Amino acid sequence: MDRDTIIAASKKHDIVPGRVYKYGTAGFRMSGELLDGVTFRVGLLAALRSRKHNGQAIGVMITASHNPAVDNGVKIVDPMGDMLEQEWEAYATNLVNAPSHDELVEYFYKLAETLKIDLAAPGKVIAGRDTRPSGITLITALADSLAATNTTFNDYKILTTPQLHYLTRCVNTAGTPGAYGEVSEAGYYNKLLEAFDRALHGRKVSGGLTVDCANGVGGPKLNELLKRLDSQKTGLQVKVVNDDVLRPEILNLDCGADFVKTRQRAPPNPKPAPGDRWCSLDGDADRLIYYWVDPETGFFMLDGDRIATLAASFIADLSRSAGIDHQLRIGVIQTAYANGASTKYVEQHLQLPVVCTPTGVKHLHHAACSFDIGVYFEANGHGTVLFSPTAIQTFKTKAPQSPGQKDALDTLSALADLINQTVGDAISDMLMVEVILAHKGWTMKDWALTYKDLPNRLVRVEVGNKDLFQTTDAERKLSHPVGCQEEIDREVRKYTNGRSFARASGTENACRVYAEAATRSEADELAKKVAVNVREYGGH
Ligand code: G16
Repeated sequence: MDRDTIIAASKKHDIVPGRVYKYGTAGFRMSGELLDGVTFRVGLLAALRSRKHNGQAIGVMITASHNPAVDNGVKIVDPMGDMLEQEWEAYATNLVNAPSHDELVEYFYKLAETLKIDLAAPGKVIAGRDTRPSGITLITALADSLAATNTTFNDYKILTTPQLHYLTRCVNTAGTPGAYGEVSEAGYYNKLLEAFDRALHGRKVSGGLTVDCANGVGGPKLNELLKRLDSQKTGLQVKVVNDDVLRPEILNLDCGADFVKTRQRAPPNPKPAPGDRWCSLDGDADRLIYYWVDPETGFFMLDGDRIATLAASFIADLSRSAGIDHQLRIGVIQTAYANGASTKYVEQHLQLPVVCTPTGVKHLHHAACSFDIGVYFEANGHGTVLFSPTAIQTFKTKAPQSPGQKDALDTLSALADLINQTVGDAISDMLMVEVILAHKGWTMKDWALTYKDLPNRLVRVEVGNKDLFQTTDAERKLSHPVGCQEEIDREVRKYTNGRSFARASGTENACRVYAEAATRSEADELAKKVAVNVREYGGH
């Protein structure tokens, strides 16, 4: 590689001048039209990152997940399939904002020198994209930067985000004792289904399940999995809806996990029949929300908090049955969006520790690693359960003293294979939920009865400048604009069990306001008042 080659390639993929780009909650995310130069430059960083890791493969995912169809995004996946190390997010931001091609290359070489990266060494990048049409052009920009830096590039084309994370880990662990799985999409399905069967341990799922795929990449990928599923043996009968990826404009439109969670209602089309079990994935299949429409009480949602509490209680029970509960530390990681009732349930009923982190699975993932078993979920349905090497070793080596202990150890071992260890994965999480419900013999209603959510409301507020909003205390309080938090506190004090906070979104050009209170109307009212306040301080 040389400067001139990189400059020549960069000239074909300019950034839009005058804009400031930031590596946000999930990488760079904005209108797909603005991302050509950004993606080229992300390719340069991925080329550096791979060489920093002795040529291990780095993943690049092109997706805007839950955002509208016109948006797109690009983010980097580290060799073990987790999110890009935080320090490097700043390098990504600097690289993408370099004002000219010369300064870009200058910064690229400076980074290589500072980080002691041997540019002559081999580098490798793999990529995937969701079904957005703009992804095709963006992959070309990525390919050009990897060619200009002599980096081996493998384009896996259309994938869910969690599949790309899975493949990145598989590529880098292939042929080692820690091999994560077969390096192919088929390998992903086979791993999940084999573990699903093992985790069920002869039990059967009861009741059909309709899966709303947000008209995104989750549709075709779930269909691929279902082709391989033995629905007779496992009892899992899935009906896939909203899986039209041929009309890109309907992606996430009035359907999908984000719609269901923020509107707190089922997709209008097709309409769930009363009593049927439903769940929704988001646009890149990393979020999952369950729900049903009760013939008497109406819509009932089981969100990320519910999935976390279900998983934590099941795993804690299994650890007790296996006689390893004193050996392994189990913890639950949430964000400020977690319903107060769920936090109370975990701490008081399950007697497990809860850690609160800022929004973004990268923060939760990191915190989960400090436990032997870390259950992390955002209320929006994005999350997973991480098992430490010690935990996995314990499941395999502990000598069972009874058939019950053996069953518990085998189930824990199977769960560690079923649950995606790299990132939140809606398809893998869905199979996990089905396993747990089958083991417990629970209906959705039984699951819902574990605790009562505090009524809550999440609102999106358009402001003049979202960057004015700075937070502290794991995003539970605003430090800026000065005075705004005091106004929020004043409103909150007026409500029984009131809680509210505001923060700038890292994936959309807006602020988010969350409020909960003792009754539905109070939660709505509190959210509305705080939103007005945020709008005023945000210079609208
Ligand atoms: C991304 C992140 C999530 C985060 C969500 C919303 O999700 O991966 O961790 O909760 O954005 O973030 P914000 O409130 O900052 O906009 P996804 O599913 O869009 O990739």
